[in-house]
Amino acid sequence: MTKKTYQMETIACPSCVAKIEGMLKKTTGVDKSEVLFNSARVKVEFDENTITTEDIQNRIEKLGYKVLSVK
Ligand SMILES: [Cu+2]
Repeated sequence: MTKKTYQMETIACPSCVAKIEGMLKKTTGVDKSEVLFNSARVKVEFDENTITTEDIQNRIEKLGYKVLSVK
C-alpha cells in the first residue's frame, strides 16, 4: 500500500468532503481515504499496481478541486 497526502487549495464546505470521499470510495485500488476539512487535505491509501498518485490527483481535480501539492 502507498500513502499520499494531497494538499488542496480549499475545501469549501462539508458537501465537498462528501463528494471527494464518495468518489474515492468508488475508485478501484483505493483502500482507505480521509478528507480533512480544516487543513484542506486528502489522505489516501492505495495499491500502486492498480492506480497511480497522478490518477488519483486527476480524479480529485475532475471534481473541481485544485491540488496544490502531493507528498
Ligand atoms: Cu462544498
